[in-house]
Amino acid sequence: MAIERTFSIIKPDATRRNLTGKVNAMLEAAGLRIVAQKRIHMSRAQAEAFYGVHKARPFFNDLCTFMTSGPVVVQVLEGENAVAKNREVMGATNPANAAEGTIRKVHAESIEANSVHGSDSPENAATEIAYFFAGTEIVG
Ligand code: IDP
Ligand code: MG
Repeated sequence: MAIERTFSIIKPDATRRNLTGKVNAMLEAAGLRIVAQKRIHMSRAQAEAFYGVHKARPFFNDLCTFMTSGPVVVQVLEGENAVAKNREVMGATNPANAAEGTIRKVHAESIEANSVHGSDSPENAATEIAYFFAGTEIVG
């Protein structure tokens, strides 16, 4: 398996509780390397565009409100099989269904305020990375 990159967000519920370091320690322990990172406050337009695929879902509006409710940390993770590995360490969307030891099981507050985002495919990872980072900001 080749070295791959994926896109990650530490969501507002986690930055509010000062969990950035704890979340990233779990990602690093899983073998993922943080090769780009910045703390931003997403605009409504950025959140709506980022989650555009979910536009028709009943939770879309609340999700955009939540994602703009405080700072987030956007980051690029690198490693073998990084997309799938990140999804594994994140755990299921609903923390009630997340496996023991996953970030969402340990830290998430709810199905919405679930602490982290992770790309679901290499194709989406490339799109999401390019949405937030210039190539020169990614240092492997
Ligand atoms: P994922 O983050 O595990 O990939 P998606 O289905 O892509 O899950 O949903 C994107 C985000 O939308 C979730 O991480 C969560 O914050 C929110 N979300 C998903 N399903 C629900 C729901 O049923 N109610 C409220 N928020 C939801
Ligand atoms: Mg998703």
